[in-house]
Amino acid sequence: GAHFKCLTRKPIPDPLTYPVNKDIYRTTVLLTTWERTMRGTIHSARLELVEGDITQQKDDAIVNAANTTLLGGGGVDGAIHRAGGPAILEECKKIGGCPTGEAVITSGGNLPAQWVIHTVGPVWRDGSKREDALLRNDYKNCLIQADLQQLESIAFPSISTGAYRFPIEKAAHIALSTIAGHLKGKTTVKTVYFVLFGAAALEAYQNSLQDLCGKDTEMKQV
Ligand code: AR6
Repeated sequence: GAHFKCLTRKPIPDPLTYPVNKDIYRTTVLLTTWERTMRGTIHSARLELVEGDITQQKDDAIVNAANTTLLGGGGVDGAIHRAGGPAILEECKKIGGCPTGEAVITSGGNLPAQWVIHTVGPVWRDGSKREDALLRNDYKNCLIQADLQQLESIAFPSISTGAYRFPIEKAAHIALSTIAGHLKGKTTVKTVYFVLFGAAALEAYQNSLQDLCGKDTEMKQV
């Protein structure tokens, strides 16, 4: 099987530790000092894992981990509505809600992304309440929404692994295998990003992707 490569960019030195000239020290705080990513291909599509804030993604669509009311909340849902402005909430109110495992689409409001696909992840109980199947449906239904709009790029957060407490290793495997399966079929989607919030989440998805690549000969490193 093919393997994904982890690309690590060297951290930029702390700006306060080196002089611009002998008297003046730079005091600008550089926020992005570290960038890690892992990428690969499945047939002609690309799959990329990055660490960051999904509201900054300039893709055709970003995915929101919403709740059944679609009326907003904390976590990534709160961040998307804050950054996207009230137009998204207005559209959500008109749609009127979304069952767990399904997905709906609205405009992206003020976001750099054109569309927001809202999906509702399962709350993790003990694994016996169809949590796995429901999470698989989330990813599948988001990609179906993207295909219906003929979108080429989509960015996912790690659905259900925050407030809904789905174990992240298990969630990562379900997410990546479901997406890989979809990209092998007929789809308009050419690039899928996973935007992971924090190093621990990125690492869980990287491990899962490496695992999957070892077993799936149709996935290749780029
Ligand atoms: N960009 C990318 N990922 C993020 C961001 C961000 N800006 N902010 C948080 N995450 P959660 P859930 C990560 O709780 O578990 C809401 O209140 C976060 O670290 O947002 O599906 C809804 O309204 C975690 O890894 O979603 C629902 O009521 C992941 O996104 C409920 O929470 C998902 O965490 C949904 O819970």
